[in-house]
Amino acid sequence: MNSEFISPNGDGRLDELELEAKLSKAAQWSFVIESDGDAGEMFGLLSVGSPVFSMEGEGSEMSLTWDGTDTNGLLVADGTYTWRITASDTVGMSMEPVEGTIGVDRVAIVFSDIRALGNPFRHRHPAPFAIRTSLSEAGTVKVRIVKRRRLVRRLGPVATDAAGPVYLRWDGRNRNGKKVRPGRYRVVLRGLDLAGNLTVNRALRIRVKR
Ligand SMILES: [Ca+2]
Ligand SMILES: [Ca+2]
Repeated sequence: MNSEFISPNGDGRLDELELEAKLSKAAQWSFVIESDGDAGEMFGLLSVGSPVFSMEGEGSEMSLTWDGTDTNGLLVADGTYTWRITASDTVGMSMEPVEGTIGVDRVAIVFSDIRALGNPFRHRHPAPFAIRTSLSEAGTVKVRIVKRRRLVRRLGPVATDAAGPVYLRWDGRNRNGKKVRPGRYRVVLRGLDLAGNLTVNRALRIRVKR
């Protein structure tokens, strides 16, 4: 299984669920994706999943992909889905089903409250620049410090498993370990959520004075 989350939006990052499975013997199998049961609740029924996608085949090895579309070829809504493999062998004996969940998520991280604290070049109480931002969801953040479009320094990645603040520290030095010259430096934040949705933010600049 390539991921617990997919983002079927054609950006080349986790657009599909990929699943490899091996059965103990040759069988007729079916692979089903079910929604989390909202459709059942609408009709006042028990909350049972409704199938949105299925495929069938036979053999002992399967290599499955799901691109986030339903049986009509339409992209499903963001949410949590259950996948399940059921199989029965050549004499019709059912085998133990295998299942798991897959999250469909096309919403990228939103950065808020972006700022830089600290200053490694001040004479009293020098401290690294602390680039701070708050994430709307779990993910990984990398920073590039850029001057006139040229890369000065890479920072991170830092990962969080929930929404909330992250900090990346910059000591005011370039890739070669030299203190940077005075001037304005752009901070390019790149955030990837667990489903591979990318956010790029170039709003913050740091003014270096020495
Ligand atoms: Ca994607
Ligand atoms: Ca997301």
